[in-house]
Amino acid sequence: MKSFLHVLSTLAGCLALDIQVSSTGGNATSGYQYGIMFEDINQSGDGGIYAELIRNRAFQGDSVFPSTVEPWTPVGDATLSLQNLSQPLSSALPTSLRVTASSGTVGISNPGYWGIDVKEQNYSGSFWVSGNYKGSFTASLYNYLSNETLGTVQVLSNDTASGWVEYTYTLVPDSAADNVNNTLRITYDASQTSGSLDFNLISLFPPTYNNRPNGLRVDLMEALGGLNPSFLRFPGGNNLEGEDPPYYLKWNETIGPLKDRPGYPGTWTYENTNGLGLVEYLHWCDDLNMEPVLAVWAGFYLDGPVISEADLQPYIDDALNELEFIMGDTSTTYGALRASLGYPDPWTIRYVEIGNEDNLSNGGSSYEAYRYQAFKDAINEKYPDILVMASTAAYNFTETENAGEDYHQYTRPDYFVGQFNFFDNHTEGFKTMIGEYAAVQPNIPEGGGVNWSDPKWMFPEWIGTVSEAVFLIGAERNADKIFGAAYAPTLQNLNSYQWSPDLISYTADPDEDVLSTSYHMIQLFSSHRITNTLPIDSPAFGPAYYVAGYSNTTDSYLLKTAVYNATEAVNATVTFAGVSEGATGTLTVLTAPDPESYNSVGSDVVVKTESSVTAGSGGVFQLDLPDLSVSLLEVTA
Ligand SMILES: *[C@@H]1O[C@H](CO)[C@@H](O)[C@H](O)[C@H]1NC(C)=O
Ligand SMILES: *[C@@H]1O[C@H](CO)[C@@H](O)[C@H](O)[C@H]1NC(C)=O
Ligand SMILES: *[C@@H]1O[C@H](CO)[C@@H](O)[C@H](O)[C@H]1NC(C)=O
Ligand SMILES: *[C@@H]1O[C@H](CO)[C@@H](O)[C@H](O)[C@H]1NC(C)=O
Ligand SMILES: *[C@@H]1O[C@H](CO)[C@@H](O)[C@H](O)[C@H]1NC(C)=O
Ligand SMILES: *[C@@H]1O[C@H](CO)[C@@H](O)[C@H](O)[C@H]1NC(C)=O
Ligand SMILES: *[C@@H]1O[C@H](CO)[C@@H](O)[C@H](O)[C@H]1NC(C)=O
Ligand SMILES: *[C@@H]1O[C@H](CO)[C@@H](O)[C@H](O)[C@H]1NC(C)=O
Ligand SMILES: *[C@@H]1O[C@H](CO)[C@@H](O)[C@H](O)[C@H]1NC(C)=O
Ligand SMILES: *[C@@H]1O[C@H](CO)[C@@H](O)[C@H](O)[C@H]1NC(C)=O
Ligand SMILES: *[C@@H]1O[C@H](CO)[C@@H](O)[C@H](O)[C@H]1NC(C)=O
Ligand SMILES: CC(=O)N[C@H]1CO[C@H](CO)[C@@H](O)[C@@H]1O
Repeated sequence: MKSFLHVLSTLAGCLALDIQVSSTGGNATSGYQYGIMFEDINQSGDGGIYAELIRNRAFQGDSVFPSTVEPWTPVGDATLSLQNLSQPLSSALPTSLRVTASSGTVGISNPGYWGIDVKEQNYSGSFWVSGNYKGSFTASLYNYLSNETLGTVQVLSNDTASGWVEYTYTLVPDSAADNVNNTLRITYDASQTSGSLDFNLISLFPPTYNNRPNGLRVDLMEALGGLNPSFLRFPGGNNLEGEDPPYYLKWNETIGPLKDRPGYPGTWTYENTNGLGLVEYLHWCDDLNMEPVLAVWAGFYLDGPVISEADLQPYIDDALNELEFIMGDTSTTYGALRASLGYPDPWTIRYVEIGNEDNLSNGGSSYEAYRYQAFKDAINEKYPDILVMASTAAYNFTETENAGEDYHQYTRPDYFVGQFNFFDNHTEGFKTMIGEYAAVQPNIPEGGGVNWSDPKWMFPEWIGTVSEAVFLIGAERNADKIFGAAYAPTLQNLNSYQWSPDLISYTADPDEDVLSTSYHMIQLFSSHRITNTLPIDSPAFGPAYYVAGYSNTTDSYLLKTAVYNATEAVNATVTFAGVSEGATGTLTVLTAPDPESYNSVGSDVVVKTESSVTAGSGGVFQLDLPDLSVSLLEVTA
């Protein structure tokens, strides 16, 4: 084979590469995981994966984001105003919407999260009303470009009731709308009222993934499922932390009936409904067969305030209560609370992260001095098997038993490629999760990492995707130590976002989903998991970077390769010890027209070619790998 290689390398127009994979001597990877990092950023929870169609359904607000009527508008001759009634719907939802009118057909209209997708399917609606009304409410979906009513349903009022009454209905449009410029309207006959009605918690759901009540958006769940993810890190991210006291994401205010969830001023410029709460996250894990990686609040606000060591215990107790809510049997206080909400069966948590990026805003010194260890000790005392992760790779562990770290990297393509061997010397004895990574800015002549004052890419670009592949291959070579990686952020509503690039972008119209170039790369790697790495004889990395291994789920050998900045195509000759002439495999190669190519609404630039390959003399596979390509060779063992 060496002489064959010699012949190859004398050919003009290609770079020769010889990859000889051993059949023994690698490391178990525990099924190196590709996962999802999630927090409500870019309307990715509300207005994103959370399927609620009505924006500002319950007039939630606080001193950071005061309650507003927006985007509600009146229908007919009516005025809208916010009220804090002496008898609110609930203490969590103190503010409601008053519709004032004494005659005519009047009501309220909501345009959704920049549109509402209307199809001939069941929509589950509900709303609460306080005030006297004898008659029927009409709920309808209305297209404001064509002025057509697409579907309508009558909901009989209960004029014998006093106080707040909940109405529910199912609306099935007669026809689909060909655009998302639709509103939900709820109207009534004002002459049958005493001059006003108060509304709150006005909700509308399309069919959800697995038909879960209060569930998740089908197209986005299918897109995420297509990534074959193994873990979900939630609920943040910066969104967990809050900017300043007293606001941080409190798990106990994200459970139970929607009327008992007050909402939260998220750190990404909008009020969160917390409709997507702890149980919804756990159902999300169940539905996509993912391991939950639960982040708990660690006594640190993003603007800098830190809970002192003397005052930390209640927050540690709160994290333990949260774990009891999730894992405790029904004889425990919080396990019983869970059961009372309709979930008698506990879930299992094996990974807990203490906070998020606690090195920010000088949080590092208190994290190092007492915060991380206090949470870890308390959690491991009760749950000895939970891996307790530090939220920053800057943390200096004093003990490594059951300890892990969360490494984040946002950078430029060249920098990522330079990080290929970053994890090779990582021998601290604890596990690392790459909880967030992405190439976010183009290369610059002087090199170096991200500059947060420079613009970021709108969508992942192909050269960035290839560089991420190089970085992931470097991590997977060390998969005995690195247990997984998640691109971040995951989701972006193209009508309102704070951060780009993102893995998946979308609007209210499911036909406009954008699966980025990086999505395709992750999908290829994630759907072919190495369970044991295999040594390669004298590897020579650059411009091709690769990792080889064996999969015990498919009983096959795998070779993942990324080619970054080769002057010409790479012709690789590959052997797997024990695989002989005539063996067959499949080579999948991803390329794109240009380094700057990216996917956007209606356009997918990634070219995927799949070909059968057969081992020639000496069991040699020949692979032609173009510059800026990502590929996977799978050979049946
Ligand atoms: C690489 O090798 C393949 C198979 O031997 C051959 O068909 C192809 O022309 C070579 N590519 C280059 C760029 O030389
Ligand atoms: C497959 O490999 C993984 C990781 O090395 C190991 O945890 C698992 O038990 C193996 N499964 C089988 C069926 O051998
Ligand atoms: C309702 O109460 C909140 C909290 O006290 C206050 O900020 C808000 O202005 C009040 N809204 C109205 C319409 O009175
Ligand atoms: C229709 O809805 C889309 C998406 O929200 C929006 O961009 C567009 O401006 C709307 N068109 C009109 C005429 O309002
Ligand atoms: C829809 O109604 C609006 C407001 O009355 C009007 O300006 C518009 O021309 C109507 N559009 C169509 C297609 O009828
Ligand atoms: C109307 O409300 C009253 C009091 O809340 C309740 O007893 C009655 O069953 C309701 N009637 C209907 C038709 O829902
Ligand atoms: C949730 O827990 C926090 C921390 O223990 C507490 O401050 C808050 O009052 C609780 N919220 C509710 C609605 O009980
Ligand atoms: C860990 O130690 C290094 C070197 O002493 C220090 O720079 C870093 O700030 C420490 N990490 C934290 C989180 O304090
Ligand atoms: C890892 O350690 C080896 C041997 O000490 C050294 O040659 C190499 O440069 C180190 N790599 C990194 C990325 O630090
Ligand atoms: C297996 O792990 C050891 C120790 O981390 C490392 O030196 C070696 O390179 C790994 N082998 C493979 C094939 O990944
Ligand atoms: C790789 O090529 C790109 C142009 O496509 C260039 O910007 C970058 O600096 C090159 N990087 C290296 C390490 O050669
Ligand atoms: C609803 C909301 O908060 N939208 C924000 C999303 O992000 C953009 C860009 O940062 C802001 O301009 C919007 O206000």
